[in-house]
Amino acid sequence: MLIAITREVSPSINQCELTFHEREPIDYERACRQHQQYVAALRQLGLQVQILPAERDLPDSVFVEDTALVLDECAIITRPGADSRTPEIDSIAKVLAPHRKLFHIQSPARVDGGDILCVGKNIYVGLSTRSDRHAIQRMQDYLGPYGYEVKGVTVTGCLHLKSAVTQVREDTLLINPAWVDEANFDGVKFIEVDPSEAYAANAVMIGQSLIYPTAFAKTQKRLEAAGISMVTVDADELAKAEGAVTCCSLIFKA
Ligand code: CIR
Repeated sequence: MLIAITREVSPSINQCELTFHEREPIDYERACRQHQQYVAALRQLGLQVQILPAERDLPDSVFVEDTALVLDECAIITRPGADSRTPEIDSIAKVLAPHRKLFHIQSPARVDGGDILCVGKNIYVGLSTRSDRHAIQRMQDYLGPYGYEVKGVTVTGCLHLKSAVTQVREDTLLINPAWVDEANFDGVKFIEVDPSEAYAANAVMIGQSLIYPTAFAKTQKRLEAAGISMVTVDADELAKAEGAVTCCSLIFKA
């Protein structure tokens, strides 16, 4: 059984952090409807979803992915790269504590969960505007004893590593090679996004299926041609906050 932790959209979402996007108005009601569609997709794929209440004063708190890394053996509570997001971690630590032994990333290290891509025992960490080498060292210290290898990956042109690459099958990554070099990843195959769909590399892999945004029809065709099945969701409203589909959940084995 898989559990997904999500959090309702904050009414202050229009005050979100932005790095690579120009600010444009976010329709809160529409963002909530799309978020409900996302939760429904998680349930359709068999997950037990725990929805946390909205945090009125934390604009980016819907993006729970950035607050933690949950593995089978333990979880790491992050230290997000944007100061405005630091208060998001305490409530997530409380929610995860009954499920996993917790480790905490301490100052001066910084890492957002959106920069962490796990492929088997390889953990790739994006060296982005949010995540640094101190965090990679700490993560290696915590996770090395469980057999994980933590590697830094240069990422450019986008917010997080998982804006540029996510796993879509046990042996396959969906990637935008303009933002991250395929040479960083050993022993895997690649499906490249359609060059006209820069943001199309973010998918949530759940078992043999994906949750995937409706916005990227050309890349969707590439995935389907590779025999990958998916549940599609509208996610364009939270995309204005620089969020994608992985950002909105923490998924782990019960
Ligand atoms: C931020 O800049 O932190 C938010 N506006 C977007 C975070 C998206 N999270 C993710 O990709 N994991």
